[in-house]
Amino acid sequence: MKITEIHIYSHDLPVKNGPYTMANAEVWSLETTLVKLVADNGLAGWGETCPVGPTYAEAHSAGARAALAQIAPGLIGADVQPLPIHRRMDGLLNGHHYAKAAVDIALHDLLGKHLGVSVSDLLGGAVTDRVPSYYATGVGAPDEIARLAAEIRAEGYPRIQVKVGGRPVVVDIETIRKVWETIRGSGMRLAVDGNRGWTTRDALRVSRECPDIPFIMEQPCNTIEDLAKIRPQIGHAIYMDENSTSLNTVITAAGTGLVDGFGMKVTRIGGLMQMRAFRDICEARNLPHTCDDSWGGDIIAAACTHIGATVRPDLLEGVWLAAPYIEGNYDPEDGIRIEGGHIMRPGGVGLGVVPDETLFGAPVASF
Ligand code: 0XW
Ligand code: MG
Repeated sequence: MKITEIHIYSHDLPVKNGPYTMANAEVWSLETTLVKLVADNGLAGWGETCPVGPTYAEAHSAGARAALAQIAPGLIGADVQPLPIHRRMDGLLNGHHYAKAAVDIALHDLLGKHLGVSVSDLLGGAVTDRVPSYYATGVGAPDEIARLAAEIRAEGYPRIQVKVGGRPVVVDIETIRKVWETIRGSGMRLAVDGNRGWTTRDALRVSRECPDIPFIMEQPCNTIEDLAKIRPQIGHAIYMDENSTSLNTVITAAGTGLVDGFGMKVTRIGGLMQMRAFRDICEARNLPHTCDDSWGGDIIAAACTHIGATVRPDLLEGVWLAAPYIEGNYDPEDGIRIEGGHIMRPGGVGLGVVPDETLFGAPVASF
């Protein structure tokens, strides 16, 4: 099976009840990029990548499309096999994992359809059909976030991630404390995500002032050096998110014991092929992690759910989807939904979602 056509689409995803606020970003609408690969047997596979604004990561929505346009002509005629195609993509463009990931996801969708298996089968096999999710708040007033935490707990989410940073650290500490008072005893797990926004001074203060609250601290500061600096002085578990930009950084972080786990994004690390290796590295070191992406619709949601379904359950911190912040689905029948804080693994072959492509309009580029 060979690639005969590649189509690239751009599509706006307005934030429901926006903006969505993080330490370094406030976003009202996200521009997602979709990739459709068509094979010589007539089958099609879909991929997606959607940076959550221009300041969250070194990723940019127009940059994704430019990178894909650079790569696409060199993929026409290639066999639909993720490993050789990743090598081919690396020969056509250095870096830009988040763009290449859209091709990777489409390849897995296409290959699954061709072989008559699901993407989770291709990734080693699902261990559950009901995948736990977690809810991520924005940065908000302490009482408002505590109220939201109660709502989310009642919905059945096993975990909440509270966003902090970009404001006086005392307000962050008050937020963490109020959320904990609300969820304590419920079994719901708590993550506090600084999205690179704290100084090491702030992170140390939060940990010292909240020794009784068992949260994990996700990407509190900007750099790997910052994490290394606070690591020996801090009582809370530290997870790496934005700094884990490749398998290379993951191997070092896991191998040196720099962190206790990861918030991981499928597109940041390069796609499902890299995500599978990441999952196995984490399992070898007993490191918990999420399977997320920064934003996106049904295609990215299905990709995250399939890999999440293959993770050893005690190591899966949850699959985060942008679904609560997005109106509607690409797939009107089998769109991915979160119910009771969990996601049903899509049935059928490939990703198990079929987008209504009329939603995306004409491709912005075709090869
Ligand atoms: C909560 N997320 C998975 C969604 C936003 O893109 C940020 C991200 C994170 O954990 O940093
Ligand atoms: Mg994070």
